[in-house]
Amino acid sequence: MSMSRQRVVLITGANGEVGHGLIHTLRQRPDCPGIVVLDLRSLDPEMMPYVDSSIVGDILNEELLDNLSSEYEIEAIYHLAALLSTHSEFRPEVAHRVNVRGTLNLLTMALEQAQFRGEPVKFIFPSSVAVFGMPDLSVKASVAPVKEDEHLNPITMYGVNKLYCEHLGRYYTHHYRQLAANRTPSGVDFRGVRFPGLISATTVPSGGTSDYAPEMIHAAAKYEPYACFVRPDTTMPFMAMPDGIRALIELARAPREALTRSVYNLTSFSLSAEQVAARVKTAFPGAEITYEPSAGRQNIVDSWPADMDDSAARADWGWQPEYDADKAFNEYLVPTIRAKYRRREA
Ligand code: AKB
Repeated sequence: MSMSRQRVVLITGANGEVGHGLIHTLRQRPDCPGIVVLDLRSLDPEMMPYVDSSIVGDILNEELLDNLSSEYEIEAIYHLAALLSTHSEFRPEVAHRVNVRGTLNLLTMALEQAQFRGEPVKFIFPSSVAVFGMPDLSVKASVAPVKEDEHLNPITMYGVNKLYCEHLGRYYTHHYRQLAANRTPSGVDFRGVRFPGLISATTVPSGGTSDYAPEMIHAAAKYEPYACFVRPDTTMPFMAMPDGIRALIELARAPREALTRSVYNLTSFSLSAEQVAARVKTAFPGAEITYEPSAGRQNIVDSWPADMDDSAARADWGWQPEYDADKAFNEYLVPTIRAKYRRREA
């Protein structure tokens, strides 16, 4: 019986917005190992040709993870599965289970894999602007872009979960089993990014609170009216999806010794809801956009900073967004979204 197992990267939550783009981009790389994906829902059929194996299952199912761990040699885990900020407020305890217990299960898997392989296992973790909590709107309006270690008082279960998991990742990488007599590095190589609101031209998010921006653009392209659930002045940082995907891959490839942090702020451009609406109306002149703020969701975005300082990522691993607001709208979002719905109409 051969003892060699297929060398793969594992992507959890692969059927979500980030997952699809990540699969496409990883697959194009000549050095790409096998890709195994895990999601509660079966992978969209058009993505199947790009993966080696697609497993429908839950990151809370430890037996399933054990089986995966015995079947494959996993060199990196992109742990994308999470309940987002709005969804998490409906069922905070469930969110805690998925977001925290699920992450712990995967860190445990990374640990076992690293010990088995005798080589580090990269654990790439998208955290979020939701880890921050601005005390009020006047502070939000007056502070400079927030640095990684400032204003860490999240007001959502999702933000609390992400912040805690960042610490778990740091612990597993640098401090696991402090008391063991001959403690050796665990082999878990955790690397996290804090994403702003991601905007994709190909998918519409669900369950997040930054969703109003992508929803507004997609609705306009479909000639549907859109009632925005935050006030026009509401401002937060955003990023075009291709930059988000590239960031994950570049962080994974960065030399370990260059990384001075376990988690990095990332951003690209900050816009208010009315600035997003203005850009949408320029591209789709018939767009009907109104404002019907929902108190709960408004409160969440009000607690997020208007901008993040991503200078550490720029300095340590050369992070640089390719899409500023103009390029994101003019060269990515508007043409791709327009073509997407035109194709559907044809
Ligand atoms: C959400 O709105 O929950 C996410 C995020 C900003 O992390 N898009």
